[in-house]
Amino acid sequence: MKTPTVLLTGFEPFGGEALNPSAQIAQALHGQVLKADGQQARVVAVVLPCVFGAALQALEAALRQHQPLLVLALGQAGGRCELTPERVAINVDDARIADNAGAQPVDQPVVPGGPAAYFSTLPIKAMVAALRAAGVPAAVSQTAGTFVCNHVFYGLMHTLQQHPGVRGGFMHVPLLPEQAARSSGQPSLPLALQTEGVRLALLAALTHTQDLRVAGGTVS
Ligand code: PCA
Repeated sequence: MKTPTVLLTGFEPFGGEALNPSAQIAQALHGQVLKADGQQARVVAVVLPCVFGAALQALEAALRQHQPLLVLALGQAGGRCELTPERVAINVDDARIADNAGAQPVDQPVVPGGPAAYFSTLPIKAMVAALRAAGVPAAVSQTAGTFVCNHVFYGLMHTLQQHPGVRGGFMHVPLLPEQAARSSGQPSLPLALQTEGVRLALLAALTHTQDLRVAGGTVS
């Protein structure tokens, strides 16, 4: 039997950066076979353009080509100090900066007429618990923002409505130390630790079809 596929996406650099940890992590895990609880799955990495619309077209092409059983999209979140599985994608594009094609939509729906939001169908609490147990800083995030990452997350969850049984979600990752070293006061984590965190998150997602019932919220 053919080994099932996990689709792992990252983004090209944006906002004047030369690197994007999400692409580097995805490429580092490309081809790896994840094994847990008698299951196995092969990681296929795809790097998406940081462009509204085009990013979703590239994602949909990858979904058609690879027919994954699980999808995790990654993106860089400057200012965060932990790996953060996202809880919810909202139907809003509201760009504070231009995307890599120069577009800056304001208060546009990702999918006209689509629902206000979709929840991740990955076990975000189990993913956080697995990372923390291995010494990788992690927390649930309650917002993926309103830029290209949220756009891809929403578009992914909208498309997966047509693929019952395929689970998907999004995780933001911190800057790399070499990015943080170009300014002052920005948190970062090394690539090797981030890559191991994403590998553990994928294993947790494969093995937990039900999420843990533990608190992962915030007060405000
Ligand atoms: N982060 C951006 C878009 C691409 C990326 O890596 C975001 O959080 O929307």
